[in-house]
Amino acid sequence: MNGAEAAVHALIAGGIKVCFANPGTSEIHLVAALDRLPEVRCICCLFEGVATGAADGYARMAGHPASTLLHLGPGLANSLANLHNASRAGIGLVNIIGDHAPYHRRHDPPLASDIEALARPYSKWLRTSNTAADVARDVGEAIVAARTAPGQIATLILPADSAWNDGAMSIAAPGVRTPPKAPKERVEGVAAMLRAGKRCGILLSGNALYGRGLTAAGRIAAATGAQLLAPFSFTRIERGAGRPAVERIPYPVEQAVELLSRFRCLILVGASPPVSFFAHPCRKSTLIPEDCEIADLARPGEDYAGTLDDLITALSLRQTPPLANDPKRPSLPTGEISPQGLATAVAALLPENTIVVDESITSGRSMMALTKNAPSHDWMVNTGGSIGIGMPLAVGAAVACPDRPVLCLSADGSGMYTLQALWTMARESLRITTVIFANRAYAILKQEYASVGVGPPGRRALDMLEIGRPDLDWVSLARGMGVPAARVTTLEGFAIQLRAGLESQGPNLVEVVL
Ligand SMILES: Cc1ncc(C[n+]2csc(CCOP(=O)(O)OP(=O)(O)O)c2C)c(N)n1
Repeated sequence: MNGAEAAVHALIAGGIKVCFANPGTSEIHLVAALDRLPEVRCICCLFEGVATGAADGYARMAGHPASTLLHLGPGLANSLANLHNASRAGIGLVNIIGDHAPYHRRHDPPLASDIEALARPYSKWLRTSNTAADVARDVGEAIVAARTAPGQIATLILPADSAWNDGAMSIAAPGVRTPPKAPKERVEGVAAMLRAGKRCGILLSGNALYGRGLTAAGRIAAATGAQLLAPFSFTRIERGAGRPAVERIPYPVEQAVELLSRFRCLILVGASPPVSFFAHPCRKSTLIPEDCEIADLARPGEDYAGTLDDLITALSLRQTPPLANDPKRPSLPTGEISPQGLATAVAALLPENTIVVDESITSGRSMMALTKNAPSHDWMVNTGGSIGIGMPLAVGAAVACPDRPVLCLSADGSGMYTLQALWTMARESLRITTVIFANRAYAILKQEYASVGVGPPGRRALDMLEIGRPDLDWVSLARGMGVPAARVTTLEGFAIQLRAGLESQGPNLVEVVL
C-alpha cells in the first residue's frame, strides 16, 4: 500500500466522511487513492477559501470534522482567511496539504514555499509526514487532534514521495479524548453566585448554544433569573419557538455596553470576556462594566453540557423546564424593500428546521430579533471577522444535513470573496437558498468612517467604500455557475422568491436590490 492509500484508509478509520478539495499535481496520488476508496465523499471547490469555509460549516452541523485537500503553499494561502475564522471558533478540521518531495524541493522549484510557516499560526496540530510508513499514524493523530474539544485545526503536510512510496501501513480507528468537566469548586462558586441573587448573565459559546448544553442552560436561566447571552461571534445557536431565549451581544459598541451594563456578574461557559472588534481613539476595548464580577464556569476544551448539568445539581434544580420562546409568525410584509421588511418576510416564511447562515452584515441587523419566535431552526455566523464565509458555510451545512433547507443571507461585498461556492452548490445539488443584499456598498465601513471622526468621506475614500460602478449582476453570476436566480425590488417579490427557494430541493439565489 502506498502512503496516499494509507492516508485515505486512515481518514475512513477515523470517521472522516467528506473531503473539500482543490488539488494539484503534488496531490495526484491522493486524488487517485480517493478515487479508489469511495467511502470519503470528495467535493470539489473552485477556491480554497470555499473548501476551508465549507469544512467549517460541515463540522458545526455534523459534530465531527471534515478534511480539506489543498495544493502546496499557495493553495493553503488562498484558504487562510476562512481557516482564521475556523481557528477563532474552535472548529475541528483535518487540513491536508501536499508538498514537493524533499529531493525536488532542494532545487527550489517555482511552487516551493515554507508550508509549515504558513500553516503554523492557524494550526493547533501541525506535522509533515516524512515517509510513507508514517502517514497512517500521522493522519490518525491529526484526526484525534481535530476532534479534541472544542475542536482544533490539525494540519498534515504530505510530501509527494510520502504519498507515492510503498511500505505504508493501516491503523485502527483513532480514539476520541473525552473533555473533562469543570472542577467541583468552580461549579460550587458559580452556584453560590447565582444563589446570591445578583443580576447574572451566562455567556455561552461553542456547543453550549445547542443540544444538551443549551437545554441545561435554559433550565438554569428559568430557575435563577439569569439571562442567557451569546457572543457576537458564535458557531451555532439552536433557536426559535420552543428553544431558550439567548440574546446575542450586538456588534455596535454602544449597544453591547448598554446590554452588558445590566449585569453585576457574568458567568462564562467556554467564552471569553467580551471585547470590541476594534480599538477606537475614545473608547475602552472591554465591554463589561468595571463592577461586574466574572466567573469562569467552563473553560475552552472542557465539557460544557456536563458542567452545566453539574451546576443544575449544585443548585438542586429538579424539574424546572427551560424558559422557551413562544411560536409566533408575523404576516407577510408588503411594499418597499427595507431591512425590517426583509427580516419580517424571513420570519413569516422560515420553515422549521432550517439552517440559517447569516453574513448579512448591516442589511440583516433585524434578522435575529424578528425570527426569535419562528419555528425552531439553527443560526450560524462568521466567527473571526474575516468576511467571505457565508456561502462556504452554507455548502458545508447542506452537505452535513441534506434533509434540511439552508438559507444563506449574504451581503454583496462579503459574498464576492467566495462566490465560487455557488458552483459547488450547483455541482452537488445542495438545498441552499442564497439571498444577496445588494446595497452596492461596504455600508459598515461607511458607518465606521463616520464614527471615527475623520470628517465626511471624499470621492477617493468613497471609491474604496462603495462597490457599484459597475453594479454587480448577481443573477448572471449565479446563473453562470448553474444556480437559478431572480432579482427582486419589492417585498412582495421577495416573499414569492423566498418561498419558492425554500421549497425547492436544489440551490437558488435571490438578489435583493436595496
Ligand atoms: C477578509 C476581509 N477583508 C476585508 C475586511 C474588512 N471589511 C469589513 S466589513 C467589509 C465590507 C462589508 O460589506 P458588505 O459585505 O457588502 O456588507 P455591508 O456592510 O454593505 O452590509 C470589509 C471590506 C474583512 N473584515 N475581512
